[in-house]
Amino acid sequence: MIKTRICDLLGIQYPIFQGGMAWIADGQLAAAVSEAGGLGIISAMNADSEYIRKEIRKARALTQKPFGVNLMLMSPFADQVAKTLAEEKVSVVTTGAGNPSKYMKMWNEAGIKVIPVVPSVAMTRLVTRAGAVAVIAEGGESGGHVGELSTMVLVPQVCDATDLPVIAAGGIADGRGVAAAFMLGAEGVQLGTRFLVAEECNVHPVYKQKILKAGDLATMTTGKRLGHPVRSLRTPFTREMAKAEYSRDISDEELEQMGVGALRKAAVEGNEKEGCFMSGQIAAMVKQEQPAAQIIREIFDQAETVLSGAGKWIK
Ligand code: TUI
Repeated sequence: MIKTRICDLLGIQYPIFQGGMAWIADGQLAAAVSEAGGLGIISAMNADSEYIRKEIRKARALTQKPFGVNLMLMSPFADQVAKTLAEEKVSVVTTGAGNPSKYMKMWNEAGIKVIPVVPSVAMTRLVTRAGAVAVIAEGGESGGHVGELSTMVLVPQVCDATDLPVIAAGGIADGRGVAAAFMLGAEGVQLGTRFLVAEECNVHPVYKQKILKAGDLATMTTGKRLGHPVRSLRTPFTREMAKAEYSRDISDEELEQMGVGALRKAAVEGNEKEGCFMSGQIAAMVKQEQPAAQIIREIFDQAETVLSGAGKWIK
């Protein structure tokens, strides 16, 4: 049984987080992952306090176990939602797409454990000083908004830069990935794309099918010109975005506007033409829709076999 500081710190059975995927990770998915012994995470995405309160209530009705909320710091409602999370005293807050330090005193005073995503050594040092209990080192293999460094390069440097436990994210699909992350010094993992096809995930069935059919080269990044590249499945939408990105005739504002609402169109409507299907590079390694509990058990059984040094474990 793989146990790390993360398990004791958060009171969870397996050191695995489900990524807080915008428009995808709701109270039902988070509760299923937490019930199965991992840490489920609700995405606060670009929604207001009312939405997040509702999802927290939904999760609390489904599980007594701890779960988290991910605050995407570029959200126009970030200030409002940050206060709501303190009022609701959620067990864990993870943050992404920015520097969370202005909220950390308020969250720590509410007894919330804060675990920011760090894309660099500098951000690791900053949040360590500001009172984080752990950090998520998320490499550019992941889906959605991505940093510059790959998981292989980022995780060991983050581990060297802090004494806090490090959770590796980006490019992890199975037990081999978990074992590799531990070899780099991580004490936990966060998976997004693999949980997107969990049976308890309410994302549109077309989104799940597109992940299940994806090949190794299925994803690409767009939006580098805007300073926040996003990884998603190659679709008519990403082809349009990529073309626009290299066009002098399209302003940054127009380019930004093209992306607005595209993730909702994918996740809620399953719109194959206009949707932005954010996905990690591991999409091709996701084979079937499964209950969250089975995903977790399978991954950790395999990780234990790999870490025990057993030779011919593959397939
Ligand atoms: O946040 C994510 N992934 C996301 S957010 C998202 S919603 C979205 N929708 C449309 C356009 C853009 C985003 C979809 N996927 N992952 C965590 C993450 N955080 N990755 C990278 C970072 C990050 C980047 C910079 C964290 C901190 C940071 O700090 C910069 C600074 O100095 O403030």
